[in-house]
Amino acid sequence: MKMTKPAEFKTQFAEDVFHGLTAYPKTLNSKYFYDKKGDELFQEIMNLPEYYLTGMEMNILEEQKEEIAIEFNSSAGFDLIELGAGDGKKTKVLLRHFHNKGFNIRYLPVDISQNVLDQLTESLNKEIPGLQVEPRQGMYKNVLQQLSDYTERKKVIMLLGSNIGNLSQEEAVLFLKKISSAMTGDDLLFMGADQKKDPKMVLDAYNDSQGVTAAFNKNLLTRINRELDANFEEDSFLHWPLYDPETGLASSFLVSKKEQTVQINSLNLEVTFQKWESIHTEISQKYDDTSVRWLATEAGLELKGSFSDKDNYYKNYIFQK
Ligand code: AVJ
Repeated sequence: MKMTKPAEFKTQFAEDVFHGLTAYPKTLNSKYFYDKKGDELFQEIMNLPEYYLTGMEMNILEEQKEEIAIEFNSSAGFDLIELGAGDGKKTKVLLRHFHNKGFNIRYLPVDISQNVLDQLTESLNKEIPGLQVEPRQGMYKNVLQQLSDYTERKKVIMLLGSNIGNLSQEEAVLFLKKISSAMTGDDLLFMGADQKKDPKMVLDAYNDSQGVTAAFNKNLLTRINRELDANFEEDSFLHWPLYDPETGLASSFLVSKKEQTVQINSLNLEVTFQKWESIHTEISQKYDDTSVRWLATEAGLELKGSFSDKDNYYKNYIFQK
């Protein structure tokens, strides 16, 4: 393996790919899935029959919006801050309900993508005219800091879609600690977390029959080809998801089907793969009440309650400081 480490990396992506592919075992961070093609593939995943998470969270919000509204509201209204707002499809259910009830709210969607925020703001202006929308572009952690200084009334911080699952338990604690430090008084955190369940059902969600998840995973190699001038062949890797029912950890890998060498020209790097060598590309942690309670305690938050479907496949938890 050629390993002349570039003196400095042009982007965080370049640096992370270099470190991930020169490590053993090899890893790549799932946050890099979401380029333009990756965003499209994730939209497709959310509509797959096997990917139950999105529909389930949607149902919880639809069916329990009254109860959720009671938890969220206060006499002075509240600011709804959504971390990773995306297309806002699920949040719109709540926003429409709050707006119809005449709640005094402001919606502050936060996303890394300005494009996503522009589309969301435009659609909200059309669909819920009169709703106050103040988008914020940036990384969660930077924006949270600003927002805690920005508003004086009750804040409800939302993290939907089981996005917390992409973090390791330690990372999740650090992340919730950051959120906690931005919270005061009656502020709330409303967080969706996919639950431990029939291992077959979890595994199928990351191994759909149409191969969309495989394409989503492999798209990371194509992104490296494009952005770092590399020559990965998607076809010479296998998409391989795993689920461990004890830890609740779902993981995805790309496995090299043959011995091969890949050039990553922008990194001045040659990466060799042994036959059946893997790249760990994603974790999707599944939680239960015990692990969520542990997480809350570690982060200095108090678990106030939860909303779930009848089978407890998915839960939306409410925390207070
Ligand atoms: C967006 C992180 C919740 O882990 O379930 C979907 C991403 N990866 N299929 C998840 C994903 C493969 C998803 N999250």
